[in-house]
Amino acid sequence: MYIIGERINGMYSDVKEAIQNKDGEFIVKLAKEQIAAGCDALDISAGPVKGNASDVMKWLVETVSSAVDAALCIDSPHPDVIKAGLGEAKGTTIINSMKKSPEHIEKLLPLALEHNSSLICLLMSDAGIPHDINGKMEIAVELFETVVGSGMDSSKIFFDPILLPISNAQKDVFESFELMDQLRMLTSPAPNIIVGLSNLSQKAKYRSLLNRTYCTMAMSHGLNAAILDPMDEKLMHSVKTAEILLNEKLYAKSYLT
Ligand code: THG
Repeated sequence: MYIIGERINGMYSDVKEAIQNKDGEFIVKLAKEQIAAGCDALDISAGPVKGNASDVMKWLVETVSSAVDAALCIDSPHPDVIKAGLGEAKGTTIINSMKKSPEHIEKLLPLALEHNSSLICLLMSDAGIPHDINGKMEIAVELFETVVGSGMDSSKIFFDPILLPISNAQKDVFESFELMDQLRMLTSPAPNIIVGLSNLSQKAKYRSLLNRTYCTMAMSHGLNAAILDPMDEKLMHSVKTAEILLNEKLYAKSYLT
């Protein structure tokens, strides 16, 4: 599993406050804690900001890059904000995200190639999120052809089926497993599949339980990456255990004992 730490996101009230106060120390602390907890990359999102989101993104990326050298997942629905973030990043980057929209494709594809970034492709278009699996599969095929046709290696593409909160989309959550089954038949080797895991449990009481149960179930349908809270120890232990049960990692004696 490729794990992207979700905590540096203005959606979190503590991060929102740190952004307002330009509290770089708080952001760096979150970066270091997530890396210590075992994530492979850090998601960086300004969240819903008043004012200039590009400036906030630049500050966040600059702050994190000056303190740690983890891969950064530059997260914004606005291509211009992503561009601003990529400009400040020093190492490995992931663009989060591109949907099937002429503006997104025109702006983000050249950026991904220029920065040698990986690219998260949302299975939605300008028209919104398709309501059925077929609609999402069509978008996956079209985006895959466009991205690979531009010269990018398919291993750098991550399909994101768009995980919705179970509180109002129980059926979509269930269907995401079937969608993943179909996605992994699309190419050989199977494509990367990612979700924003905490979306699932918004407005639910037992968030960690929902997140880790879904995560291990989805892993058995081809999920191999997630944006999640790596400080959730039970979740991280579940992920490691599922990796062994799925024969993706050799178990060390230390695991059994
Ligand atoms: N796909 C991709 N990128 C994404 C998402 C996705 N990026 C953002 C998001 N979804 C994943 N990250 C989060 C981060 C936080 C929460 C959910 C998803 C979250 N936050 C608390 C809440 O809203 O309840 C904040 C609580 C607080 O203020 O402390 O749930 O799907 N490609």
